[in-house]
Amino acid sequence: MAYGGYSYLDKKYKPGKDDFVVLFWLEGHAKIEKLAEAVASESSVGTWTKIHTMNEKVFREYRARVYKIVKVTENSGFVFVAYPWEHFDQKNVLQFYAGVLGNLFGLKELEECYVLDVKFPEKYQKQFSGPGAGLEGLRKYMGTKKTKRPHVGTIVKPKVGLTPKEFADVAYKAWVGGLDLVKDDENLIDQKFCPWKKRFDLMAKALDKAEQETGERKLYSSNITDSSIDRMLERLDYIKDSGMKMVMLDVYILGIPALMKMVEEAKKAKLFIHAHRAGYAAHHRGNFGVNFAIYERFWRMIGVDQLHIGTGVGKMEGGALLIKRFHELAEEYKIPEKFYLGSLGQTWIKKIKPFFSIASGGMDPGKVDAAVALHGQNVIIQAGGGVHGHPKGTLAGAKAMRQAVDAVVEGVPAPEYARNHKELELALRKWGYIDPNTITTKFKFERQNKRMLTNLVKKKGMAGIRAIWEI
Ligand code: CAP
Ligand code: MG
Repeated sequence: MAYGGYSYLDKKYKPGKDDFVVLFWLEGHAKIEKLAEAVASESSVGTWTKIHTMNEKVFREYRARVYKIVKVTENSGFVFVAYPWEHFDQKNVLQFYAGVLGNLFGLKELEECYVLDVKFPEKYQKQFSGPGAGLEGLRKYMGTKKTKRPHVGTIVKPKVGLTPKEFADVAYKAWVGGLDLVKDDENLIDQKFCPWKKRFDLMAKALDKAEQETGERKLYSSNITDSSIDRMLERLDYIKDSGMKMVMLDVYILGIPALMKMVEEAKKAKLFIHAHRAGYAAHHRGNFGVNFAIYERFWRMIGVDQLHIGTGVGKMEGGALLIKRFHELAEEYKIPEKFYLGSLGQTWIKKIKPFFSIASGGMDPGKVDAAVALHGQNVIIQAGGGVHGHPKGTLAGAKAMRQAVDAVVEGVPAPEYARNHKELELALRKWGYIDPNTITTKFKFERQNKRMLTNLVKKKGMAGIRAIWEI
């Protein structure tokens, strides 16, 4: 079988250490081998027909090779493709997007095309500098290196609409209630009702006051995302000059070049980078899509310090097994392949340091035990509704979140801790409690059923993976 006159199937091929490996799910109205060839061709050297300009060298050195197909039906399967190092512009991430995440989605014989994962060779990683502070740097600044407790934060709600003064008042209550971090929401930037600078100034004052009163370090994650790089840079300078420590960027929405520029500047200014992933799911959840893990890998290489990765227990998509994998991609240096999750392995070079995972979206104090069972303690737990929706308001809500975190560090289940902590008690009464065993049971199930899960995926294809992603 061939596509456009050439064959890209090479089942004997073993990817070398400098190859890029990409895992696709494909389904369409041609045989899976043909679909695989089409994708390999379109994303590397080929086109729909034989061309006179192709030569031996181009085909040998720059083409993609389909080295493995896990066939699910005649017309669908998982396709492993290796791309040679030389194929890529090694200083330009967008060229990777244009090839591997580009034209192929439009091929008309495809009815589904999902890029599950990409493994980057160590050589490619060298062009990036990774997180400036990362997990360890943030812990050092916040003084949590010893306790290793989860950081805990809130998103001021309502998302948009409060005035700067109302906003800073809410934030102050959250900080003195015991939270480490207060952040802007993804869609709050510089609207008329809450101008960025005015909000920032009041937040800086409130933060100072809260730090003095509590004796703890506090962070404000200020959203500077903008379609104008100049405006983002102005705000970044302003933050730096004020002595505050963190910028927030909607990283998916920004796109790679703007993100790289802003990360570079934030690093120079010694500012931490809070990365919000709003928008990623538009690609991650469909039949034609790109898995979040791929963006996450880029963002780790580019160098964010903390990133939303999902919770496994809150309001956003993704079950425990999938979110755990995203957590590993943030925190580990060596990640083994897990085919049944559609996930390739990865080894990071040293400078691509771990960053802090953020578990956010539908969180409340009753979910803290479960979140820690999933992520471990190296996690930032954020709750918006789960703080400001507390029956006694923001201050009590913040206390309840912090109590839940303190409880988990002391090894006391939240319901027990709540007997002597009334804010936590009220929160649990309102929102209930998720037993961390519901999470550990899932991991145990996974450990004991790897073969079964693999077989399920081999039989059901992407539907099997999607089912496992929601466990
Ligand atoms: C959470 C949040 C965050 C989500 C983003 C929201 O608010 O502020 O943006 O966490 O999702 O707007 O939904 P709540 P993710 O705590 O009130 O739910 O972290 O999955 O990227
Ligand atoms: Mg939000």
